[in-house]
Amino acid sequence: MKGIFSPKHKLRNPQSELFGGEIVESFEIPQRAEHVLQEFNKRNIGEVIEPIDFGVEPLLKIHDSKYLDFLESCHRDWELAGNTGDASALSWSSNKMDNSSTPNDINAKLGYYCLSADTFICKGTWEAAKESANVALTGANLIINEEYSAFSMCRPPGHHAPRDRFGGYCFINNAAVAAQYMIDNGSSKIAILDVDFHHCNGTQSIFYDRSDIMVCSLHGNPDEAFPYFSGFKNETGEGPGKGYNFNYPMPPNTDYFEWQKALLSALELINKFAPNKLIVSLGSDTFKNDPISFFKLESEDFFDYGSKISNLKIPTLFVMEGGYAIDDIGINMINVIEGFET
Ligand code: SP5
Ligand code: ZN
Repeated sequence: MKGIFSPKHKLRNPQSELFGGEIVESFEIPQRAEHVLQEFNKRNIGEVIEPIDFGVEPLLKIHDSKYLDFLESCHRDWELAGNTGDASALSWSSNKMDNSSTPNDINAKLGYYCLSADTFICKGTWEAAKESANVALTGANLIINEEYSAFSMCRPPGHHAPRDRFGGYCFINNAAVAAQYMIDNGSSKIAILDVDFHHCNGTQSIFYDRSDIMVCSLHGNPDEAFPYFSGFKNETGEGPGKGYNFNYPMPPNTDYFEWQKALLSALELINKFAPNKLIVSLGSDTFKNDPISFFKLESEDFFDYGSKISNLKIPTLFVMEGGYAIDDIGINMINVIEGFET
């Protein structure tokens, strides 16, 4: 399997994040992607290529143009306003914002476009986020051109970003952009399977009313895990999308025995849907030692579920999402990839 990787991910290097009422070192750090690349190479999974630049057009199919303008100008405007640290939201509207006009002040914009205060915007965030989407798109392009599988080593991650919000370390929804690109290039049905510990609130909301892109997500119960406000079982899609969105929320300490039952159920739904291609939003934060999550998967479980996914026999693009147990992130991610290949 080919890997897609760009050194530009390093431009996303936030100084800190807000966690437990304290400013701590960010969990979503550059070493994550470096460890994953290292393990991919160490185990000789395949050639690693750099992404092609797809420009802004495929991003605009998923995201609001004013939101993308904001991401591009945010850190510059933040500095021009006299700030020295990373850009962070501090003020939110007290109204439903759907009908209000887009604000101009940088602090207002930050509150308007931010969905969680864990995510600060540093100088290289836009460049890195754009490149991360190119990594996903390049992978999608390989699959369109008859590669059976590929691993887009995206960083920053994307699945928490809806059409016009950033948060949960995400800015551009890489998996959503890749799925839409596949649809625009000859596929009629795509399934997205999200195995990151957190619910893919962004991906779900983007495709919630569509029947051509099915979304299945396994995650920590949103009653007690980020992103809290979505990911419940009764969210099954709306309008033409009714019956094309499936959530598998699970409680603290869920181990592989329970987790794999949810996986097998999701795989059965995907099999029935019979998509042309599958996108796996791959997060390794289900690992027992993940510092911000509460599932109990062991490293060998990642290998096993990779092989279960391969039983679908559908061309598959893996898109990297979260995972913060830094010493094991390479092992766990590449276990899924190797499990898929064997
Ligand atoms: C892509 C991805 O995995 N994003 C996750 C972002 C989560 N950030 C908020 C974490 C808040 C966790 N609170 C944990 C309390 C532990 N005692
Ligand atoms: Zn996650």
